[in-house]
Amino acid sequence: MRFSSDRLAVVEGDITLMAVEAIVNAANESLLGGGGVDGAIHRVAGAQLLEACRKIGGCPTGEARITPGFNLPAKWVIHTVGPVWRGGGAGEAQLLQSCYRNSMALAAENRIKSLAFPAISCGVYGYPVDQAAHIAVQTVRESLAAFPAIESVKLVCFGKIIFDAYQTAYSQ
Ligand code: AR6
Repeated sequence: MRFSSDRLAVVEGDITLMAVEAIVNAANESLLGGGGVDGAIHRVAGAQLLEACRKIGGCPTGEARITPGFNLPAKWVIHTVGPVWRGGGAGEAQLLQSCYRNSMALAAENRIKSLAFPAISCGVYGYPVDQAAHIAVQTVRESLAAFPAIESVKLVCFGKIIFDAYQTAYSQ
């Protein structure tokens, strides 16, 4: 299933299979890999991705860095670090917005026209899915207005719970 406007689509699926110019990785500050979507991306991209990430030397929460996609269908990976959920009073919402905004800005700087995001912070980092989905949809909409050269963004949901939350956020 899929919900979409001209430039923004919510899709259910595996981000490592997406044939877009860049996929976004929900990484950690070390950029040295992990579980979840990060693990899946590194497995498909191959060992060169870890090497490229090692050279970058880390990324603070809320920021984004770019590497090639190596063996992935996507040419680029934009690595961003979402906030760990600590109850909502530790600037989590602003940091999650920064992840989406900085990833979109980095895509625009690199003339990337199509990209796909996973549900950043919605796994191991424990962000409440409904709130995160709302931030994802709103911030990507704002960034699409700010970066008219970006033609399409997919919000990729892994499983029905995430997809349902995004569907609700999308129709608000
Ligand atoms: N395609 C799309 N989404 C996926 C995939 C996939 N192949 N696999 C998992 N997801 P998480 P976080 C979804 O835990 O919460 C890592 O160890 C998953 O269902 O990957 O930001 C990093 O190294 C969930 O909805 O990322 C960090 O240490 C979403 O991706 C930490 O986890 C994000 O879940 C980051 O935690």
